Amino acid sequence: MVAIAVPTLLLVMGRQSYQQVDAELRARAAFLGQDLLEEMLSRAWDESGYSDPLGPEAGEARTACGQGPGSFDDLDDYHGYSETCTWDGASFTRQVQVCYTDASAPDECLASGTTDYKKITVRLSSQQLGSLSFSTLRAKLQ
Ligand SMILES: [Ca+2]
Ligand SMILES: [Ca+2]
Repeated sequence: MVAIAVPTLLLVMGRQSYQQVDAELRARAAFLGQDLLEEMLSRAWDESGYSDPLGPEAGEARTACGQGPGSFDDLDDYHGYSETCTWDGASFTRQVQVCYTDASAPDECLASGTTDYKKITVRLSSQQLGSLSFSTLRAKLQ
């Protein structure tokens, strides 16, 4: 009876341990995605009104891996930004897309033109978790 109970107990403990690690990685991933989104939302809407194309201006760069915005001073500076960093022993990649969108279809990026709305997407991926995406919309204040 004991011989049967022990393997069952080990199996349950192994599953709980796996689920706990997975939950911790997901919590870390959610924090990293939200953290970068908040940093972006704290920047100015644009450096010159309605930048087109979007991206950093000459000489601007972000300090990678949780060290802050560096010289990125407006929201669309982050367009195309990518970094791979290790936090708490796990490697995560964060990739950013910023695009103009229309209020009537905020999930879709416009192929061309500018509007008062920018859609921000942070894609976070890790070998252990796969990928997660975080998106938000920011409107230009008049
Ligand atoms: Ca800028
Ligand atoms: Ca810019």
